[in-house]
Amino acid sequence: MTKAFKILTFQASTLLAGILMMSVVADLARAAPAPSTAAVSIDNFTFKAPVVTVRPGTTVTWTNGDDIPHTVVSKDGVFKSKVLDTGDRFSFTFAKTGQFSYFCSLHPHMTGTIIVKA
Ligand SMILES: [Cu+2]
Repeated sequence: MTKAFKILTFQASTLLAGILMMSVVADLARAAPAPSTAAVSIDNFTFKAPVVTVRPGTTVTWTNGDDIPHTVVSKDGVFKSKVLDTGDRFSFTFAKTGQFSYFCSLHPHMTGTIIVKA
């Protein structure tokens, strides 16, 4: 094997490895879209924002920022949190489209809606 041929072979294999790596990276990017998330804070007896619109598959996380316990309860029984103390979180992933109204079972005047549309 000549020196020039060895160099050429090395360059070709490096190039091939590079192409393979790029296609693997492209596959990974296609296979794993970033998971969608949305956040609702509970502050001063209010869900903020009271109406949130998301795409199907989005995980919504509520965080209680009040010094008082709250809950997050779906009016249609789709989801129900335990009692959330200060700083506690509750998450629910909305797989299906629709309009999901919810309230705090401890303070029923606290209401919110998650709208899921494609
Ligand atoms: Cu409450």
